[in-house]
Amino acid sequence: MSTTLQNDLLIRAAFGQLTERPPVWMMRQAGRFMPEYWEIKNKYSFLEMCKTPEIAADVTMLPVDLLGIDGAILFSDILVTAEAMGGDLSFEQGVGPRFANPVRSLADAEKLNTDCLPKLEYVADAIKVIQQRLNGSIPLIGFAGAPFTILSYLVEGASSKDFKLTKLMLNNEPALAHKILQKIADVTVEYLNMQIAAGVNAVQLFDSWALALSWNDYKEFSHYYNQQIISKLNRKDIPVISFCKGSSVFAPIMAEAKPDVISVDWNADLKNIKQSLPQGIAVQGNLDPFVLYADKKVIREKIHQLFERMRGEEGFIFNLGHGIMPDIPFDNVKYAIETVKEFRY
Ligand code: 1CP
Repeated sequence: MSTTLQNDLLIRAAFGQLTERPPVWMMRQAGRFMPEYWEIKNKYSFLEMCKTPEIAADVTMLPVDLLGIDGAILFSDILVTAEAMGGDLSFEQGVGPRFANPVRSLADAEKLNTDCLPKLEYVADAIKVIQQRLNGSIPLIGFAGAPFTILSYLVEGASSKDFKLTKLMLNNEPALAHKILQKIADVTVEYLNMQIAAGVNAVQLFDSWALALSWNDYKEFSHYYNQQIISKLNRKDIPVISFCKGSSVFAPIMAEAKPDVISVDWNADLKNIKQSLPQGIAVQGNLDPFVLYADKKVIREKIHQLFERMRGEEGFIFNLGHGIMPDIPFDNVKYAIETVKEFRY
């Protein structure tokens, strides 16, 4: 796939090459900070948008057309796997995701259906429509949620600040947690391989809430499953990006799973992380997304600071340390992307 792309900066950087400038895309680039997103969102529910390939493609294309990024990311959500497994998922305005049937007991865990790939066929269909629209211009990134992050939503039943119930399960009923995590991991392997077969050019595993875990718990309840998933992907020329909030601490463990790229949160110095990793692992990151609320002069300065630090490093993809917040001004996002694209090593 990647050899036929007009702009393959992202793929080359992901495979550890020094590119003429850093490729740029942003997590949550197709979302609520865009007025054009709301024009679509006002007509459909979030899950309808995900499940209708033409609409998912329309939203995926918004940042491609309006921001000029170097990689598109499939419009979907990490929680669609949990829904396919039997989670009664809804997205409520201003509240976020909700599962009406949280998974908290062995009986709940046993009900989770791992034979659910056909229910996710709409994602493969969306990928095919998006690839027609992209027409070889830039790579399309597919993704899935990592088992621990998905587990946290299934157990809590919603977003959580402290992951109290999830941690209670890890501590008091580790065998139950492992049973659920293994089911999610099995589905995730099939799901990402389905995305690869449908034509994505890269995949990212989102372990957004791993930062809640201690070092040992991260190894046992998160890394163990992420490693399994990464090792079972039909990778060939498809780079695998491993993202976690907490990567500033967990990067050495993440590297053991052998992703092509580690996507780093904003706490660490990116060059230090890069140089501490085994040769050949690229990094993605790591501007603090809150910088995008600031004056343009500040946005420019902070982006340039990051570039000067990363100058000459092979395998660097510019991104944020986490997703764009819904109320960040669109103009600032656009300005940040233009600033990255002007840069030359
Ligand atoms: O542009 C893109 O990045 C592509 C689409 C995308 C992706 C990659 C969406 C659209 N969600 C995600 C992944 C996702 N979803 C993550 C991992 C990335 C991250 O950490 O930012 C997580 C944790 C979720 C869970 C989720 N879905 C939340 C977070 C709630 C919380 O716990 O803090 C929310 C609000 C959603 C709904 C959602 N997903 C995507 C959008 C645009 C929305 C908002 C829906 C709406 O308009 O109400």
